[in-house]
Amino acid sequence: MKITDMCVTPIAISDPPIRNSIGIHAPYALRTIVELIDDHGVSGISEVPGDLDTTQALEEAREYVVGADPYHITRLLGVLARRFGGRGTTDRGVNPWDKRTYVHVASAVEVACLDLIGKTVGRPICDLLGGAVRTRIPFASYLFFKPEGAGGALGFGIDPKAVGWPAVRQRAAATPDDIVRQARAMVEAFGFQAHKLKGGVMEPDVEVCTVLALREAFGPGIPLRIDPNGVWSVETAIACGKRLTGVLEYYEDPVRGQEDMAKVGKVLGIPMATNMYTTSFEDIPRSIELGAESIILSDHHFWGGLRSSLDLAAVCRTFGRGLSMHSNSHLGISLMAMAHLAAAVPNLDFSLDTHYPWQSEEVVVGGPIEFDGGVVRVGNAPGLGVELDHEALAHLHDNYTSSGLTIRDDAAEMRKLDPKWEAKLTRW
Ligand code: GKR
Ligand code: MG
Repeated sequence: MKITDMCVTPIAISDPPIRNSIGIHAPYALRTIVELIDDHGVSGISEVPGDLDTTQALEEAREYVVGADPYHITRLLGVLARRFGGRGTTDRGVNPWDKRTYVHVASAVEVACLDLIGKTVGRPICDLLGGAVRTRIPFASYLFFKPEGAGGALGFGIDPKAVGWPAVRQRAAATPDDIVRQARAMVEAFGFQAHKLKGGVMEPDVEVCTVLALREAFGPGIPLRIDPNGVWSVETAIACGKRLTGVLEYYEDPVRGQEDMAKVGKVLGIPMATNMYTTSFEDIPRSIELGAESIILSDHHFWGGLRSSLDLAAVCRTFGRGLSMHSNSHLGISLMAMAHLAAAVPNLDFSLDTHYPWQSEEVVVGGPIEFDGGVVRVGNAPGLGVELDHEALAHLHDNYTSSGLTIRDDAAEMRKLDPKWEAKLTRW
């Protein structure tokens, strides 16, 4: 079995203007879709965050991938590590999202190989990862402060005909009540049984009051999380954390760096979680030494694929870390890769993050994937269980070309709204 072709397609998907600590989402979020085709005409697909450097590296990776046997993933990733390991962005950086080149290349190639193998042997990817220990994968709502706007071609404009969640998605959210309304609309549409608030946007007091309003609205049986993406000082994080003790399921990245996370966690004694500071195997020794967090949000896109995410799960079991899952704006290929991984990981202790409800387009045949009671089902369909819709891919690639965007820069987008706005490492 040999890979005979590799198609790398950058796409731009409509994304509403949702806020975070470093700015605001552009009207389009960038993703890159990889399709591998083998000598029997079977294809395997994957999706990673779109970034010029990653996309170019993937183009260059074609030379090593075409001709390779998709079963020989370890060897192939070794070749790619030697070629791309030191290239482009190698550092996690300070942004809420991860742009490291090699890990994304590895993830894109590995997931597409696994999809190809699954489709060849007629088994779902979770079976290639050891088999499903669960088939119902719970996700959490992801709540965002935002100005009015639907994103995409509408930008800050809205579609007056929208109803239900698509109508709420485009409305402004600036107060605790607005966020409760957003959460209710998501529950109505998707059935989520846990909520995550993206913090680091409004005054900390407003964000604490928002979490308390969510508690009031949904009751103590519904887990809540807040994620200020590191822009609170240790003092602010402790003061806010005291008000949220007993309310939060976990406290995600309130401060910056493993040291400060450890400090806050020790004072509060509540579970601290990260997708910003313990983000690679090299970070594990220091994390253990400091007790930097008690939960790691895995993400196969930046942990280098599904198999190394299983390695991370083993590390978490060994060192008593809980495991949750992180997300960025994404489509159904990533959603299903996350779901298959979650199906196969024995120690996945929390409902997973997902931006999926914020997206209005799809690149897989049959359109958006369904959530039932906040759950995505992993079935027996081969590979990821989804097929690429080539027409949709072409349309979303046109969006990419006409959007003029090649990298994610939320601070630059924010300055289009407010030219004096500055991104700060610690804001409050
Ligand atoms: O999409 O604005 C966003 C999020 O803030 C994202 O960039 C983060 O990577 O969801 C993420 C997180 O949990 O930190
Ligand atoms: Mg986070």
